[in-house]
Amino acid sequence: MQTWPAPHVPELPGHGPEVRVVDTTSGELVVAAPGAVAELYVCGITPYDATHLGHAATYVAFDLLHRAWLDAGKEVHYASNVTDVDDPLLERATATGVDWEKLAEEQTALFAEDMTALGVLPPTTYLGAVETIPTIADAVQRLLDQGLAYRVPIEEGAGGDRPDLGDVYADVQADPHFGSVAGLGHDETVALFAERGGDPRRPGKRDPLDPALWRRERPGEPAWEAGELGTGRPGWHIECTVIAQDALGSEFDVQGGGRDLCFPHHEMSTAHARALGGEGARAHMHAGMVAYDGAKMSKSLGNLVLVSRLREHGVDPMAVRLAILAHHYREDWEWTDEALRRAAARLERWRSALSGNGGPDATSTIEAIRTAMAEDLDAPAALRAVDTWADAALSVGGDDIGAPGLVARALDALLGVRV
Ligand code: 5CA
Ligand code: ZN
Repeated sequence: MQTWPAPHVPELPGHGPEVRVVDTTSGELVVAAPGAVAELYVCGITPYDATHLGHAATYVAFDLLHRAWLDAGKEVHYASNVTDVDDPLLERATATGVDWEKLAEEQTALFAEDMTALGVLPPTTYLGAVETIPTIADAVQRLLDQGLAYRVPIEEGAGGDRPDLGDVYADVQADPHFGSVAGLGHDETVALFAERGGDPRRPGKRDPLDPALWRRERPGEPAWEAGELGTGRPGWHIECTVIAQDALGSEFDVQGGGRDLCFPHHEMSTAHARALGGEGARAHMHAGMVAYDGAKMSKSLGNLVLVSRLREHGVDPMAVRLAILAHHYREDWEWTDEALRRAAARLERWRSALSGNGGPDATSTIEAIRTAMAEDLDAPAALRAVDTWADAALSVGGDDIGAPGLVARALDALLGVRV
């Protein structure tokens, strides 16, 4: 899968502090990446209805982490995926009468354009589910061989010329640590599982929570050859486990996504990582949900504000980015025209403060931005520090010739805001 072009990240004097973030599992602040190399896996899009403001906010949140790590002097290995074959994508393609591959391709390209416009640094490894099928199939076969997965018989008409080979499910009961990510009770999780793409009532499963690893061929659905598994396609959670493991190794620093991925997706993908002999992510981070018109912005409700639509209407993508940054990434918040208007006004004010020949000394401002970002990516506090500098520049001015340039470079490097 092709990524988008990497924006230039300006160098700043010195380095920022060690980055600490809230780990969803413990609820505690932890050092996000203790080593010199920081490894991050962020769950990518399922390419339809991209890129809405909820998606954008989540990818901007992890972009802040990426930038804070770079500023701390770390090398960042960042992997992500595109779920370019899955039930919701196929359902949408069928419902709208378009070819599923074309839909995925177009939406993946649109997402890349939106990420470029928003100044999001691209992943270093970027893989689609389809191109990873052989590796995923190998992993599923290994889980079957080890008795950590089992086959479930399929309905008549399914399975092509090998209807005897069933779908493959993971056995969650075989994992003593299952539940370690979200820490939820069994009944609560069954309801969430049903709501978020799971099939708790599928007959023949050992536990309602067991997730699909391999779905056999069905009439009208795409399917790939996979040796003893039989023709079919991969389940969702194993896709991220395998892509993360291949790119970052069996243990890595952070897995992230929106909060709706905490359960079941991150719980399941971490359980699969353990079953395959690794650990998966050492910390999980989840961004809050962006709402619109009083409800979570979601493809299923259709209450979407698309980044591309805003761009078409001439909205400066940096104003969109600033509107996102005005909220702490863990907060749930609502997108409004007013939020965008306020962000555009703030950007305008910063631009005029930065266009002067000099300004107040910027050392403490840079330090305040760095401190805020290193403490669980507190973007709103960083914006306030910039506001303070801009207020001073516009009211009393200042004769530090280098200050506006330094503030502009810090905005770009740390917050991804180009003025
Ligand atoms: N392909 C899978 C992940 S492997 C997926 O969830 N794709 S997605 O397109 O549905 O979502 C992409 C990312 O956007 C996920 O991290 C998801 O949690 C996040 N997201 C979706 N809706 C919102 C929202 N309203 N607010 C914040 N983040 C959201
Ligand atoms: Zn994922």
